[in-house]
Amino acid sequence: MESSQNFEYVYKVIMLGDCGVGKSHIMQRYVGDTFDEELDATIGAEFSEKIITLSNGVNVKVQFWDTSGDEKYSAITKSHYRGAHGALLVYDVTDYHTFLNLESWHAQLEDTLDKYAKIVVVPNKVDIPNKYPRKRKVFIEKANEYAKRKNCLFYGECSAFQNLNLRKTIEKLCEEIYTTQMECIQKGIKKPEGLKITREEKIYQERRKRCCN
Ligand SMILES: Nc1nc2c(ncn2[C@@H]2O[C@H](COP(=O)(O)OP(=O)(O)OP(=O)(O)O)[C@@H](O)[C@H]2O)c(=O)[nH]1
Ligand SMILES: [Mg+2]
Repeated sequence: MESSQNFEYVYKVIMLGDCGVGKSHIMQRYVGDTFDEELDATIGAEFSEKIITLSNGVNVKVQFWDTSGDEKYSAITKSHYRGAHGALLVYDVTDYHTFLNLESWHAQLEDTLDKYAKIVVVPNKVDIPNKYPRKRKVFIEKANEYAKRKNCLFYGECSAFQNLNLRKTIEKLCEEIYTTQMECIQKGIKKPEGLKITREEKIYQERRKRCCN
């Protein structure tokens, strides 16, 4: 759900995957509800943000970092992974290599991301096999297996072109981030950098200090 209200939390979400899988179109569709055929390949990384309301009524600002899939920008793109609370690992259902390459994108994340960060697998361009079944090169079971094996989230196949399942995927990711952050706060575990400290959390920390001293 969109909101023009204030927000309580800021979540940094990075988008990664091979060139041409549709990362920029996913971001553009989700943030601006458009699909620009003329959009150029990303150079380095691009930023966009949106305030959303989670199903529990909490407003969060999601800051997307859309990175280039091109190896030549890897130094720049990797520098944007730091401090991310979530990641969209995107592949193209009509190109098996983009699925195989998830492993190497994932390995880069494992090197950098906080262990509490949440990763969601996003199979994109499902509109193509929906229209031409022979163009499908990766079946949904593969994504499911991958997500289970790598402990990732997965909420089904998506299409930036037809705006299918993106909202659910991104908003469920944010809800998972929220739940994990709350658990960390309650257990007194230091959370990833860059997360705004809320009034509730300050009160909680004060109470903890008082009862523990
Ligand atoms: N049919 C279809 N085409 C899509 C979809 N999403 C993106 N595309 C097309 O895929 C191509 C690449 O999309 P981008 O969003 O630029 O891909 P990217 O992952 O950002 O690529 P890099 O910036 O080079 O890493 C473009 O021609 C888009 O029109 C989709 O959901 N369905
Ligand atoms: Mg791009």
